[in-house]
Amino acid sequence: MIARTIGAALTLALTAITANAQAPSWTVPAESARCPSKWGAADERGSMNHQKPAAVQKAAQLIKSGEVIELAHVLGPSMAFFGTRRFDVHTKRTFMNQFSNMRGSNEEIIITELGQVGTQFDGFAHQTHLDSWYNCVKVDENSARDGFKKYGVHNVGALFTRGVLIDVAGFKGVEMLGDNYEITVEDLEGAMKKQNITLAAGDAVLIHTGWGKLYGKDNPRYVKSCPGLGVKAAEFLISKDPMLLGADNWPVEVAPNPDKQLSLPVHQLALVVNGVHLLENLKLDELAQKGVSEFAFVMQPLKIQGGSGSTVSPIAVR
Ligand code: UVW
Repeated sequence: MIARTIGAALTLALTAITANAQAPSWTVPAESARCPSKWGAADERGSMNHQKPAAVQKAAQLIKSGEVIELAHVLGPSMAFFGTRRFDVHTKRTFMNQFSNMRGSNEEIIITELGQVGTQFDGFAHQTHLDSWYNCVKVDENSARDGFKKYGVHNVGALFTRGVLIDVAGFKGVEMLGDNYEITVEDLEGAMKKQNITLAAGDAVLIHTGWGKLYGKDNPRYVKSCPGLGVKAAEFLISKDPMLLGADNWPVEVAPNPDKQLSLPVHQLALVVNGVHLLENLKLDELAQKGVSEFAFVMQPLKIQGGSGSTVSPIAVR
């Protein structure tokens, strides 16, 4: 009898351990919990609702010397790609216009995933949970051959807001965080304390991991994994109500996620659940080197009608 009771208790304990081992550390909230979004059921702009004249005026006050720092990598042969993406340039070389002044004309044709290569901005059409986008719009209702009907990147418009660099690599005293280092809330708080900065609603929040040093130099390593935000750290930043979250790595978040059951959960947390944009493959070395924590962040995504995102060239002005 005693043996049978112990046996049953052991079975129960083992079942509980197995169940816990199998539970993912994060799940996408149910539609009833995440929709309508805090911006309203019909909203398509999400965090871009912060882009108001007041955001521009506040950012403009951060411009003191007029120095411009470019935050984009060059689109060219040294690019690092996620998966099978590509960027093929074919020059259409000198066509001679047969007039007295013999004007030669050049152009190029580029074969690429224009919304998702290089330094890139993710719109809400980029990711779903099952068949459901931000604000629970359904894939079948929103898909068309000529671009997504809602959340097209052409509607995002210009970003001109306060930019903040959180230098986590600097805080940790390293040039570059480890290959799949998960940035924690404590890292973010520690770095911000060290830099004497706080976050405000509508900020473009950029995370320096140092990983960008590999871009164009060791692309296989750059895309194999990367240090970046964990779910808790992303939730912390999203609770501050940013306009976007960006980083000098390819997915902003840590990859692969330490929880082997999850695939890029911060993509869903930001784009699908909270309507917060992401900005990837940033070039942040100059900002970090110069110790710039606050600046005017300026960027205009391409007007790709119905596009999921845009390759971009953001700048920091101070
Ligand atoms: C995916 O497309 C999943 O990744 P990224 O947004 O990093 O390009």
